[in-house]
Amino acid sequence: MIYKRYIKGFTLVIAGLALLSKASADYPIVSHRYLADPSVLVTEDRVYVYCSNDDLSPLEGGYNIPNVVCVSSSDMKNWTDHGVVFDAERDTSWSKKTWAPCAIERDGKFYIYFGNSGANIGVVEGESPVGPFKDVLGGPLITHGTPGVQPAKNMWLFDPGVFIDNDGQAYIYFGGNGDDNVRAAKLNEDMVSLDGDVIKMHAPNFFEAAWVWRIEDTYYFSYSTTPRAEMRIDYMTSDHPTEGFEYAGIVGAQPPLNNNNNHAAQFLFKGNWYHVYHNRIVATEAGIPTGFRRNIAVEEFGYDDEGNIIEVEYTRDGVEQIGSLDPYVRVEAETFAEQSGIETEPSSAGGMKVTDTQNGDWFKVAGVDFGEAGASKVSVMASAASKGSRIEMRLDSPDGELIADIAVQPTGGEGKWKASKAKVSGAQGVHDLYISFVGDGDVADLDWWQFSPKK
Ligand code: FUB
Repeated sequence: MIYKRYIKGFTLVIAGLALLSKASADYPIVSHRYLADPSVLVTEDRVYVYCSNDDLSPLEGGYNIPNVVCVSSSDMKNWTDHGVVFDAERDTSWSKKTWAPCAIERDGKFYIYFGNSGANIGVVEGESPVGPFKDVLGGPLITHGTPGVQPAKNMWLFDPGVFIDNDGQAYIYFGGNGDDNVRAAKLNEDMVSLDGDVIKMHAPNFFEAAWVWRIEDTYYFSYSTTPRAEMRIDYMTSDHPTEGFEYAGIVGAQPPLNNNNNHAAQFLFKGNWYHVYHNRIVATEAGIPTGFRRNIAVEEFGYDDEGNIIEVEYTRDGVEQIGSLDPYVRVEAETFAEQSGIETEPSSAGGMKVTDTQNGDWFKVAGVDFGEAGASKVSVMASAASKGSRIEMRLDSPDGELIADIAVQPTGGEGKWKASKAKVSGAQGVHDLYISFVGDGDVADLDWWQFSPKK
């Protein structure tokens, strides 16, 4: 893929930086692809983050975002790459762009809302958080002609944020480029049609990225401010979902190493509040133009006793892992916290796989709990063209204690899978697991791995 060599460049620089400072994982949380404009869907035990896919954008000149990439986590440290879950060019007849998508669940169905650049807003419906998603309307949900949108001077008709209130009423918020260009609308229960006219709202220094949530009787509306207002994420509060909002303060400053926009979402997951956003650290470290190649990152934040947001502090590794990862169930290879040199792509076995692995490339799975008795064996489902490919598993650093050395069975090439096994020694307790590729050329593709416990 086009972005490969830039990511490789990035990981080399990061490897160097890691000598000077603590290794980073939360900033960015996904370093093997360029993703932006995050929004979230929280289920009981996972958070799904839906992103504009910047992988295909040119390095200069503008965004080309034809599809939505989703990543998810159950522990906020290890992220599973679900790849492209909705592609406007492939899955609709009328739209070519999917800027700043957001997703929501209702009655067992899942909906993605997206900006067709700044021209109009669409919605698609799916059976799972990762699709497939169908274009049930065959056209946009909201256009400049939708009653209530106008007058809207120079409005960017994009950046939907969808919220379902405690009484079951769903709302969509959207708009950009002007204090009076904030809009809201009620959604019908079908989630793909509007109930009544669009409602006008106002936000000081409003630029884009509307996002709404509720705590007790307070509605919070966060948004990105204009360049003149330093592209902060500010917020307003109200006791009503569409009226009476007043400016309440700053959620987070423009993050370090960002550029000409800021976009964030706030959410509660397993008892903690998080601020997921994008910056440009991957492109910055790779030494490429940063405008159109963004990456996602996350921080925790909190509220004071009056419910005011305590401004987000940006860190390189500030998020705690929630629990640990169980190595005794099958773990998809595309679940990791950090990486050096690898890529992901759709697997012929379903889901995604780790691919494009050269000698020395690795990925890290954070906080793996091998238990007191420890592990005795490990199996991997891999694909390698020829003999001599190995996968090494080490503890706590890329050159840490070797616990398994797996000779990958030659399978004859890409897309052909075989299980390979190896004995394990020294894997007890909780450790970061480093999985490295050793061999010539493209070493091996990896679909999943699983340890067996000592009996
Ligand atoms: O990704 C394209 C646009 O950039 C989004 O719609 C805006 O929020 C800004 O982040």
